Amino acid sequence: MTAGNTCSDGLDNDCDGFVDASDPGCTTPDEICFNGMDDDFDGRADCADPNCDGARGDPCGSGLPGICSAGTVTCQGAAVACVQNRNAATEASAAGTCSDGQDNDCDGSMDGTDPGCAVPGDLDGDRDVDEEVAVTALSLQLQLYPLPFTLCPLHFTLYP
Ligand SMILES: [Ca+2]
Ligand SMILES: [Ca+2]
Ligand SMILES: [Ca+2]
Ligand SMILES: [Ca+2]
Repeated sequence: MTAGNTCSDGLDNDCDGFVDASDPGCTTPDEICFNGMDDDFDGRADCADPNCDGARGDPCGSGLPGICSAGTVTCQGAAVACVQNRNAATEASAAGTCSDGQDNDCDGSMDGTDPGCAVPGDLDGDRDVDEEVAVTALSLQLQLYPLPFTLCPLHFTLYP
């Protein structure tokens, strides 16, 4: 009962007890997005059909690095776009994202090579500050108290 004007003529054309809009045969099928067909016969197929606005289809690549790379084909208005599944986040030691094996901020570098994961005081670029801090502390101590144990015996030797 979808053909022609039999769904708006006020008659039970197929004699099933239902007239026009009440007849199951007259209900308009829904547009199925991403199947290449104009399913609801409104002259617009898939993303070109406003009924598909915001509809999501197959996985796709956004072209962005890191966690932003995975996307989903999405109808945006009448256009088809690959919308990334995850937005860029923070990649820094404070955020705990410097050892998760992911480029969290989508800048093309991850974890140890990401500028956001740089450790203040890391002198050799190994993102590990422990040994450098220890060496610095020892150097500072030697500058403040230079060789106290060798000077005293020398003093007693000169003035016995
Ligand atoms: Ca369709
Ligand atoms: Ca349509
Ligand atoms: Ca990371
Ligand atoms: Ca990064």
